[in-house]
Amino acid sequence: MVNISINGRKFQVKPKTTVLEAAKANGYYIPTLCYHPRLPVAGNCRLCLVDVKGSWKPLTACTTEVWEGMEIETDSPAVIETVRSSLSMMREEHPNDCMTCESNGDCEFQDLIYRYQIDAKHPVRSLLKHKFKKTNHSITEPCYSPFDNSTFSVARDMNKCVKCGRCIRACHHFQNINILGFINRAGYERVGTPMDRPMNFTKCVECGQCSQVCPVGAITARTEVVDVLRHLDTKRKVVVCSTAPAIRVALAEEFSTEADFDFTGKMVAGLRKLGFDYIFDTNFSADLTIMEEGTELIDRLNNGGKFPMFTSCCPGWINMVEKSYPELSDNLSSCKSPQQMIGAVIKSYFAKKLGLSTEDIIHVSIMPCTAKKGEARRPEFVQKGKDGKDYPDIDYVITTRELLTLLKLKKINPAELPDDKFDSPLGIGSSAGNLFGVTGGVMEAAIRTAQVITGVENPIPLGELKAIRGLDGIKAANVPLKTKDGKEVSVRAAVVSGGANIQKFLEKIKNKELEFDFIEMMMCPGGCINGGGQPKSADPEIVAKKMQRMYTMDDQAKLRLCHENPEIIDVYKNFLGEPNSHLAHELLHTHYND
Ligand code: HC0
Ligand code: SF4
Repeated sequence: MVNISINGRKFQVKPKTTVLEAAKANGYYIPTLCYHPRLPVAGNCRLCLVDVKGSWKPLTACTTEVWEGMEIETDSPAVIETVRSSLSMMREEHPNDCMTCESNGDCEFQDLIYRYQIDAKHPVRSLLKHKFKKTNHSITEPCYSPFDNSTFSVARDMNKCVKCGRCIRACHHFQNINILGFINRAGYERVGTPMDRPMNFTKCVECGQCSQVCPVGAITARTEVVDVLRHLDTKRKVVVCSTAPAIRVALAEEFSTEADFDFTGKMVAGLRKLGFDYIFDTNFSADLTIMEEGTELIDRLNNGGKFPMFTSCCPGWINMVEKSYPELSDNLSSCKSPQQMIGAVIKSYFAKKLGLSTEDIIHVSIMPCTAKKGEARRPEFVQKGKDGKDYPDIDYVITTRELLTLLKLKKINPAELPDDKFDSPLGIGSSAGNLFGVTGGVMEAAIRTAQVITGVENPIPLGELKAIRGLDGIKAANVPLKTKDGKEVSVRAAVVSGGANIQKFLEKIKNKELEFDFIEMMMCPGGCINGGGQPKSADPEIVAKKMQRMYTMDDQAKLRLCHENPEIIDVYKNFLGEPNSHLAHELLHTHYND
């Protein structure tokens, strides 16, 4: 152990600990902006300065490791003055539109400005923000950047950027897509895209990982909160919502419940209080996806089809195929994602039950993912209304962060409400469907059902698919399945999450170093629990905690198999016929662009 002192108090810390880690672990505050616990350290914001006895200059706490006898001061007048001066300069460049900013109340820069009481000397008027003005180097007249809402998923207002570079590191470190980087020099420096093009014209997959780590409101999900609020407030239409698997675990963490507490009932209660007329579970359509995708896999095995077959439920992955690997588009499962399946079923099956037409229903999908917003806007995901016009299966997609904004606006704390239940039908989901929210979950759900349906002699016991559980980026397992002539075959299954891992993996597939039959792909590392629309968190263990909560929910569940879901049995019996039927194909399958 290493002996140090911080502001006069003595501590022992492990060697190689940084000053920042040592200070945080012992309850000291050191300001940071570019530091993020899940990203490589950059040390470029210069806010985490500390005085160290014997050093001729203040040192950055995030990059400096402790040494024996180190005497650290976090609050010397020189340190405070330097931090205040850096913040003042940043504030001079920052638009003054906090009140309508997406990150209002969830902004690390706002917190710092308050904490250090930095008044605006020359507040930058937000009205100027849409103008592209390259004028001079003056700090009070900065260079304005255009607003980029070229995708349906992610919005960029680089006028709010504090140049911490977290988004650049997220896009590189998690995804290896490298859309973002510092461009220009000498006073014009800002974060931009290749050739400074709008995001839609780059290889951006709209995963939103950049928005998840942005400390301010410079990169956000493209918000639909106000539209949803208007429908909830005016109730001119039947307003329904469906909730992705990963939302309930995110809310459980957000409201700090015990590790084994299932927040589903509280989440539904909160949504009911928000004013939704019907609340449905995307876990239902995750179960439906397994019925359709499992049948498709077995059909490809029996009748010959393109292999490897890739899952198609992650829209970030679909964007990546369409933009960077178009030659793989026939390898994708033809299944729509669970989001789009429940969208299609709500606006047909459910609408019919209520005697309504598609345009009478507003369907809000609540997702941990920004790319789901873009998926919902694909022109093929529509149905005809009474007037012969096309209406979208999903009207709005809001992220978990946007849901928290709605709850805050309406002053609802779901943790304080008695549990409520999803509406029925379309409100029952198996815990296998819930596992879709973690990397490996789609595969695990598929294996459970496919093994039972094909009747293999020794199915892998429930809960024993350890090889495809956990946070490793690339995982694999051999799965016994039976073909229709009774032959037992071993299906080589792989599970990959995170864009950087996906690219590495595909390179090996292309070079024939690896061969697989069925592959689950998720763009965000760890799966949807770590989606780009999830709440921002300073907890380095947040993804692992959410994953464990998902597994615990599965352990505690009574309904653990997709095909045993009574509502799934019912929807096939009374509406769809059988998996991959003509109607199922019409409503639940699609094709992707090559
Ligand atoms: Fe996911 Fe989904 S599991 S993509 O990760 O498949 O976003 O949570 O809702 O659609 O079900 C996200 C999460 C979903 C979909 C499901 C899938
Ligand atoms: Fe990179 Fe994803 Fe952000 Fe696009 S949305 S810039 S791919 S991190």
